[in-house]
Amino acid sequence: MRTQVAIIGAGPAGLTLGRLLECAGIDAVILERRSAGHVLSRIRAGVLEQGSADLLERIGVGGRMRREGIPHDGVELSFDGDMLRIDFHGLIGRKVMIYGQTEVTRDLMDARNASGARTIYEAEDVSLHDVRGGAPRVRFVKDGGLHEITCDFIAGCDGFHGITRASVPDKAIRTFERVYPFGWLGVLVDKPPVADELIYAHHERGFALCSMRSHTRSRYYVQVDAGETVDAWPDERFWDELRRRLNPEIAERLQTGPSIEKSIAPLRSFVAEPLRFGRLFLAGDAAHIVPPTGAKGLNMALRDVGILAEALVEHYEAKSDAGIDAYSQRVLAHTWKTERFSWWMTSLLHTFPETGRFGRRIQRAEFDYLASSRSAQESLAENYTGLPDA
Ligand code: RFL
Ligand code: PHB
Repeated sequence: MRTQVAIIGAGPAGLTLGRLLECAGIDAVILERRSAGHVLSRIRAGVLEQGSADLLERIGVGGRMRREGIPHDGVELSFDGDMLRIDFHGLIGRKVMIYGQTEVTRDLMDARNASGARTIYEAEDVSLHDVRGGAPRVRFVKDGGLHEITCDFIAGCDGFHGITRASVPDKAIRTFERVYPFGWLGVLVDKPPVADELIYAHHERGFALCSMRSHTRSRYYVQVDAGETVDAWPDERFWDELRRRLNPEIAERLQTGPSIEKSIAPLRSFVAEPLRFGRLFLAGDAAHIVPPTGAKGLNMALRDVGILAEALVEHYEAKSDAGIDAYSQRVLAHTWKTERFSWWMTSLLHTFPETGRFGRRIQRAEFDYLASSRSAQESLAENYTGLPDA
């Protein structure tokens, strides 16, 4: 089999890159380890930056998002029950869009099915060969048979635990990592959201987040210690803990019900440098991870592949490798700013075992400063709604 770009991974990064290339007339094959159903069953992000929503529109997959997504003008922060609204629209004239990653993925999959572009699901044992040479190859096993794709470029869009970053020799890559001593326990429930906007809450018992997927489906999270298991959290325990961390009037309004999904995500900050190795590029979670507090992971993935697609189009159409040569540096410049914001939101809103009473007073001072400073609020708004490209 031959293609121009072999894309490893059919998450948001891989599917969006596939669509961008298809729109530019560049042939690509996507290899995904899991089934399409499995990819769609993962409940993850819920917030799209304006730039992400615009990108999805531009590649012709924005129709359902426009109809079913919910634009939000701001978010609420809560500190020990004291509420502070950050009015993105009033402060800087920007918004975000509430539209689940599952829906983004479904729309991209539908578009790909309709156009007949090739995606090979349940591709096992994917391996990369001759990445530094002129004609890289990708091997994989499907239905027990060994297959090979020859290509011009490989896009590593296979997430944090994928094989593309792992295929790079240790001496060619540097990684930067911070693992947090807690995770997020998330619950999905078919009940209307407790408030019109997202609520990010700090409480001495830990962080909590009230989010949503629609006007009838809500997504809630509470901070739990690393190593906790879902089995230890029957629904009633989850709802009790969530209520305790919210402002009492909001807790009163919370509509609870049986969870339709419940999972724990560990929190981590991670960056790999560089992001290009010969003819292999890393994008999305394969390249970097942020804790979900700033709602950035999916948006970073879309931004990365936007930059990569531009570079590949330039290679094929203008016969220039300037974009390819600049890919790593361009993505990393943005990545580190987004890492900083996600780390800062995480530091403000979670409880850290090591910082004690002093640390909590500093967090309170940070919240009070935000409440009193328009420039601090503008900074949050600018970062949350998405920084412009570096
Ligand atoms: P993905 O989504 O992990 O997709 C990678 C795909 O690669 C496949 N794969 C392989 N395929 C072939 N061969 C192999 N060897 C392979 N190994 C892996 C996998 O099966 C998978 O299908 O990475 P991608 O595309 O880079 O997308 C990144 C986003 O999924 C991620 O950043 C976000 O979900 C992060 N995130 C959030 N981001 C936001 O922008 N806003 C949010 O509100 C937000 N909330 C969240 C989040 C992530 C969370 N979790 C569970 C980590 C909330 C949570 C709880
Ligand atoms: C979500 O709805 O899953 C969500 C929203 C905002 C975040 C993280 C997750 O910061």
